[in-house]
Amino acid sequence: MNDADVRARIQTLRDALTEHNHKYYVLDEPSIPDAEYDRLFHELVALEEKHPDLKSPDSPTQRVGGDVLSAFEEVEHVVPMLSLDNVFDEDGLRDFEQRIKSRLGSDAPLVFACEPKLDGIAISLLYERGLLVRAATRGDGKRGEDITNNVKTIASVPLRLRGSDWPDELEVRGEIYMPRAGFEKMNAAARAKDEKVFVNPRNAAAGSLRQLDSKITASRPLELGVYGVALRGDKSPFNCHSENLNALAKWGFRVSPELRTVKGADGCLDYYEYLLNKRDALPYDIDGIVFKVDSIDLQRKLGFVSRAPRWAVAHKFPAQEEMTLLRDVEFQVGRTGAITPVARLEPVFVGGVTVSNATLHNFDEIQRLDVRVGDTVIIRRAGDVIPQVVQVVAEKRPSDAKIIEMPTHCPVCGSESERVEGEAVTRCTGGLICAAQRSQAIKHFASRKAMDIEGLGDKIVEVLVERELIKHPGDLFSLDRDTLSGLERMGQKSAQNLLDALEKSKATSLQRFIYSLGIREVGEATALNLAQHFGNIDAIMNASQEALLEVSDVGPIVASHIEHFFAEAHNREVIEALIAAGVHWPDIEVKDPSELPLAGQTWVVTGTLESMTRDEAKAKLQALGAKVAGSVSAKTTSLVAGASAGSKLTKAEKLGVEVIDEKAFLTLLQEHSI
Ligand code: D41
Repeated sequence: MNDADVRARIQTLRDALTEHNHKYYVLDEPSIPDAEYDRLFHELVALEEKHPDLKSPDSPTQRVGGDVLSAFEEVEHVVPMLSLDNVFDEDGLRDFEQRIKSRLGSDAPLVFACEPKLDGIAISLLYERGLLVRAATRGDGKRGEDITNNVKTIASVPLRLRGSDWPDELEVRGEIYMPRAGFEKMNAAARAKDEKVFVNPRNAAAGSLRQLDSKITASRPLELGVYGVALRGDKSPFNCHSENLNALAKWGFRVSPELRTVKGADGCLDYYEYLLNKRDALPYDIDGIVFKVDSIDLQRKLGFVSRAPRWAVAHKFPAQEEMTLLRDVEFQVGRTGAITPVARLEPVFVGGVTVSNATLHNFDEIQRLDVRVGDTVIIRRAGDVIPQVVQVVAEKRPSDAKIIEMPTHCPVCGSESERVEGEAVTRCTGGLICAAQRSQAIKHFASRKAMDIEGLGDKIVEVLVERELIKHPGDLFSLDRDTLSGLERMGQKSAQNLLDALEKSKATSLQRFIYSLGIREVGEATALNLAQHFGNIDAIMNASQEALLEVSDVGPIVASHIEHFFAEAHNREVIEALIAAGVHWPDIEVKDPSELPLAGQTWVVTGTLESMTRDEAKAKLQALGAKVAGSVSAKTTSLVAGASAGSKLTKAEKLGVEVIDEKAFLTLLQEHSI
C-alpha cells in the first residue's frame, strides 16, 4: 500500500468504526457482529501503529468504551475502571506469563485466579458505610453514567452489604447481564407483540439499563455478577484476589461459582479447556476467561500500562456471532405439519462449530428481519440451541437479493398450506398423505384411543414408512403376511397377530374413526361431539363452517381445521380407501337434544379420573344431553367424583346431590354405548 492508500484505508476504517460505535453504544442496535468490529478495530490499531504520523485524537482507537449519554448524569469513578488486554490462543497466554516473570525478575511459579468473562455491561457500585449510594456504567473508565435507580431494581444487587467487616468506602466492580433463558422469554414476548427484539443478551442488558424509566428495567431479567473491588489508595485488606471474591460473596454478592486458582500458564490452559466444554451448558453467555495474578502484592508490583493491568488478561472464546452469506431458504415440514423456513448458509465458524444451516422460525420472523436470499446475515449460536439468523447486514445487500415467500403448498406433499389467524406457524394440510407427517399420523391412527391396533408399535410404523410399504393408514389393511414376517424382529406368529389385530380394528365407532384421522385440535372429546351431532361421516365431511360451529366445543379455529382437512382430496381418498378396506361403524341416530338420555340434567365432574381427562368426561356427558357445570349447587343432578375429590364432593354430600364414582360413570357410558 502506498501512502495515499494507507491514508484512505485508515479513514474508511475510522468512519466505519465510528458509525458502528454509535449504533452499538448509543442506539443499542449493532449492525455488524462484535467479531467483525474487533477485526476492523485491530486493523486500524495496526495501521496507526505502523504510521504514527497518521494518528488522530478523534480516532475510535483513542476512545475505549462508548459515549456518555446526556440523559443520565455523568459521574466520576473514585478509582478508574481499567480495561483488559486480550489473548486469543496458547501462544498469547504463554507470552503473558513470560512477560510477568521477566517483569518480576523471577521464574517462581505463578498462581492465577481464573473466572468466566461474563458477556454483559461493566458496572461500578459505590457503597458508603455499607449502603449502596451510586451505581455507574464504566463509560470511558474515568467517567460513566449514573444509573443508580435502574441498578437498584436488580434483585441480585445488595442495597446494603451483609456482615460488618467491610471498609467504609467500597467500590465493587461487576458485570450486569441477562441470562439466556430470560432473554429468550423476553424476546418471544416482544415478537408476539411486534415489539423490539434484541439481537443478543448483551444488547438486551444494555438496552434495559439505559431506560430512563426504571420500571422498565425492573421488568427485565437482569443479574449482577461481581469480579473485584476498588479501594481509594489501593488499600486492600486482603492478600489475594480469591480472598477478595470470598469477601464479596460474604457481603452479599454473587461471585462466579466457576472461580478456581491454578498454577502457571499450563493450569490456565487446562481451565480454558474445562470452561470451553462447559460453555454451552452455562445459563448465561460468556465470551472468554479472565486470568488474574492472584497475589495482590504481585499485582501492585506489576502495575498497569495504558489503563490495562499487566497482571490480568482475557482469553477470548470463539465468537458466538459471525457474519455469512444466506445462500438459500428451504422449507422443512415437521412431524406435526409445521412448515419451517431454514436458512442455507455459506459455512461459518461460530460459537465453536461450523454452521451451514440456521432456523428462521416462521414467516413473521422473515418479515421482521426483512431477510432476503443473497443477504449477508449475522448468525448467533449460543448454548445448545439451533443457530439463528438474528440480523441482516443492510449495507451489504446486493441489488438482486431475492424476497422470500412462504410456500402456498407443502414442499413435501403438495397439499395447500394453511396459516391460522393469530398463529405464527404455517402448516401443511396434507395430514394423512404427507410423508413428513406420515409416521406420526399412522402412529396416532393405530393408538389405543383411536383404532386401537394392538401390536402396531412406533418402531414397526417407522420401518413400514421408511421402506415405503405404507404411505397412509389405508395401506395398513393391504399388508400381507409375507411382507410383515420379512421385517426384522417379526416372526410368522407376530405377523399373524398383527394381521388379526388389524382385522379386529375394522369394527370401530364413528367417534374413534374421526379421532384417528388426526385432524388438528380434534381430540377424543371433539370427535365424540362431531359424531353425535352429525351421525355419519359424510355429513361431517361436507359440513360448512357454520354447521361445524353449532357443535358444542367447536370454535372458529377448530372448525377451520376440520374444513381444511376435508377440503384436501388426499384426505378424502384415504377415508374412502379405509372404508373400502372394510373399516366400518354403526351410524349414530341424530336425536333432537330433548330426546337424549340425560336431557335437562346438570352434571359436575371433579377429582382425577383414571380412564379419561375431565374434558373428555365433560364431552361424553354433553353427548348424552347433559349440561356440565363447574360448581355444585342445589340444581346439580349428579356429581362424578374421581380420586382426591375435594370441596365439591363435600358440598354435594351436604346438599344431598347424587354422587357416582368413576366405575359407575363408566358403566353409565357403556349403557349408552359411548
Ligand atoms: O466477567 C467479566 N466481564 C470481567 C471483567 C471479569 N471477570 N474480570 C474483570 N477484571 C478486570 C480487571 C482485571 C481490570 C479488574 C473484568 C474487567 N476488568 C473489565 N470489564 C470491562 C472492562 C474491564
